Amino acid sequence: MIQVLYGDITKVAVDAVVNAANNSLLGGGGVDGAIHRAGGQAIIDECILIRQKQGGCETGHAVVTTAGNLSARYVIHTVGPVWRGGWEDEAQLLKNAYTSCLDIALEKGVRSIAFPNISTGVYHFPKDEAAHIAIHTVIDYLNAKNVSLDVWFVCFDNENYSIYKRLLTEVGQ
Ligand code: AR6
Repeated sequence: MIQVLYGDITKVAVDAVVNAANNSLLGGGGVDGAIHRAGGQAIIDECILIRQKQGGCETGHAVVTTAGNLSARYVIHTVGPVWRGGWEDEAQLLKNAYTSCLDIALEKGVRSIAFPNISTGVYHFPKDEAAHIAIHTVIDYLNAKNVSLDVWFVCFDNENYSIYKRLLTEVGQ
């Protein structure tokens, strides 16, 4: 099941919440700031341990931590690409970010996952193209693995929300 929701991802009742982080894993603004604020110290403590082990997180990759005070069991931190005009493999890197999160979700046996609109905030990825990549990556992944996972695309602005509504209707979801 794939659904779109308008609102704050920290309030969504799912097994795993995805964070649009940066390579440092040390937090930031936007959805990253909101997740760390709502989830509390336990999340940043685990991010620091991951940094010590592997030096942060590469673009398109993902790592998993506790969800701290959130109702979710896990936060999956991924790093989307900074938009640089489309000439630096941004589309593939964004696809990789979604796939890396789904890989972790399956490994952890989660039944439901909420994605923010990765890279469409301060990283300036064009919203329409980002939504297209997000939706098709998830649909193709779930079909290929033949797994049932509830996926929520959580939008925090009207533009993304209407883009997701339209694209999901177009693909019959
Ligand atoms: N719930 C759901 N979506 C949200 C929330 C929220 N509480 N807050 C913001 N968004 P951004 P990026 C939406 O900038 O572009 C951070 O500083 C927002 O409207 O959070 O991947 C990191 O540390 C937008 O649609 O992430 C990185 O340095 C979407 O989340 C950098 O920003 C993503 O916007 C990552 O940039």
